[in-house]
Amino acid sequence: MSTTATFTQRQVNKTNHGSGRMRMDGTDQNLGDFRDDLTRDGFAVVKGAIAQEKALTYADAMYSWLEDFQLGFDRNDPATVHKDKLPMINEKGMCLHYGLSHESFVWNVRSEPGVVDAFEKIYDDEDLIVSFDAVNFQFPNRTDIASNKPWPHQDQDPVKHGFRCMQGLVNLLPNGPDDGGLIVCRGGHLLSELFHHDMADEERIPAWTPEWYGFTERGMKWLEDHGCKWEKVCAEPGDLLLWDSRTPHYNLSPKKSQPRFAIYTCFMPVADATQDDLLRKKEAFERRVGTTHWPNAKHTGSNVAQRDGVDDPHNRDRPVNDPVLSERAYKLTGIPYIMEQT
Ligand SMILES: O=C(O)CCC(=O)C(=O)O
Ligand SMILES: [Fe+2]
Repeated sequence: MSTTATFTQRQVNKTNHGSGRMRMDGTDQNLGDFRDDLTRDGFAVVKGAIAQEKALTYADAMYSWLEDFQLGFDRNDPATVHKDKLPMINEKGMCLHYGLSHESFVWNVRSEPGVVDAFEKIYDDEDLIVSFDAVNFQFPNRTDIASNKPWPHQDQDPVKHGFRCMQGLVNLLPNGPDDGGLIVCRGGHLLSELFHHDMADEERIPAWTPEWYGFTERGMKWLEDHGCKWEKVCAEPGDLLLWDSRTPHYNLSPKKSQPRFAIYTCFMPVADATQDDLLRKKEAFERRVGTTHWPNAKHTGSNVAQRDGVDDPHNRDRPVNDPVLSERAYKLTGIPYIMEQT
């Protein structure tokens, strides 16, 4: 079957849940599930998107992936949490290289039925694409790397208003109030347009992409003056955290002994991506590199981590366990939606 035929067939076969794509502007109908929280607060927790026991096996795979570099990290010895004994992980907990975005366990998490189903409901669409995103490992009490100072931001270009992308992460370890992780500004998605109108003259915090906006001190004061409160989102292993990319947010490092592990899973309808986006995304998949949170692969990354100013000798350009994608997962790469070029 040609790719054109596949594309056409998938468009026709679309099964909707009937509720329509969420508008996230306060006018969504009440549906009696996590979508009510999302539309009101700009974030939500889908409890048990993955069964807790299974989620812990993913956390175990993450620990093994770190240990298997054989640099000295041992999950049972907190003294081995040191940058010399680990692959490169930044102060925000992000690990971006080494083909990690395409490790088999990462693909398994992003194509878990409970995860995909939540996004199908949000967009009322089964024709979705997923980001090839980073993985987060945050350990408590790190003094070997820079401290994780607050970095309140939105992951959306402030000149592009409205709901454009639902971000997500699967939480894989117990995550209480002191265990680090996502902190959000409740209801901030609804104020975004007004914020950028009022703050249009504010100098921008430098960003590497227009799809990122950092809140300055004055911006934070504006949010406070408009009644926004910051709230740490707590979760159990297997819970899916969702937030509108306009919702102000950042992450905190754990304060006690419990590490925080998460895998980012952001989805959008393939209809929102251009054919060029899909071709770029296909190339990212083939090169096993990441795409940031944006599923349309606006930016693609590399697998070349730097260690002490030079290429990390432990770099690799393919995952240790290359993914074997189910038909559902393969659709999420966007590749089957690429039309034949004549
Ligand atoms: O780790 C988190 O909870 C949030 C990460 C985040 O906001 C980002 O990478 O843009
Ligand atoms: Fe973010």
